[in-house]
Formats: sequence, structure tokens, C-alpha cells
Amino acid sequence: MAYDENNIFARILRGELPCNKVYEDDHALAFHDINPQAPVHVLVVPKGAYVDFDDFAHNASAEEQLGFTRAIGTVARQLGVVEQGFRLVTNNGAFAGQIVPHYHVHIFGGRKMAEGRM
Ligand code: IU
Repeated sequence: MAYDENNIFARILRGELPCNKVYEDDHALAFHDINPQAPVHVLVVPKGAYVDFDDFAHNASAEEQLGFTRAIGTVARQLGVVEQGFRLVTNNGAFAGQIVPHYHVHIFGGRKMAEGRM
């Protein structure tokens, strides 16, 4: 699927739309989800234009991939969810529930998660 330059996260990254930012560095922007599914629900978005995990995994540079992974780790620590435990989720494609076509990882925390499933 071709990357849509006007998807909502691209517009947030360009500063055209606001977000409730929790973290930003050269590789990633993290903000609170507008419709939280847990007491902590933050989205971590790479700055590069990638549609989904498949696109990112195969087309992003090693530096981008490491930077993005590190950013997720930094955000999790900043949110204070590491000791208690947290869940990372990415939906890859509409069939998997992806709505916004810019790769992102959900960080869920602050409540007990069902074991081994959503
Ligand atoms: P998904 O993995 O593409 O299904 O997740 C998209 C998420 O983006 C979903 O949890 C929405 O609540 C969230 N979101 C948002 O935080 N801000 C927005 O403007 C829009 C969606 I549209």
C-alpha cells in the first residue's frame, strides 16, 4: 500500500494537528491515544513515512529501527510502567485492526492485562 502523506499521524508529525505529547526525539513522537483503552495508552510513531510494521521492518534503516525501538523503551520508562509491566501492540493492516496507515506501536499499562490475548 502506498503511503498517504495526509494520514492523521503524518499531519500530527508535521505539526498541522495537535497531540498530547509525552516524548519526542529524532526518530519518534509519542502521544496519548485520544480513545484510551487502559489507564496508560500511548502511541509511539516513527518519524519516517512507513505504512505499517511490515513496511518499517523491511524498508527502514538500521539506525531508524534502533532509534525507534529505543524510543519505545524510553517512553515506557518515562510513563513508569516498566516495573509493573506493560503491553506493546501494533496492528498490521486493516484485517488486524489498523485504522491509521502510519506505523505505530501502542503502549498499554496501568491495569492487569488478560494473559496471552487482548
Ligand atoms: P490502530 O492501531 O490504527 O487501530 O490505532 C489507531 C489509534 O489511534 C486508535 O487507538 C485511536 O484511538 C488513535 N487515534 C488518536 O490517538 N488520535 C487520532 O486523531 C485518531 C486516532 I483518527
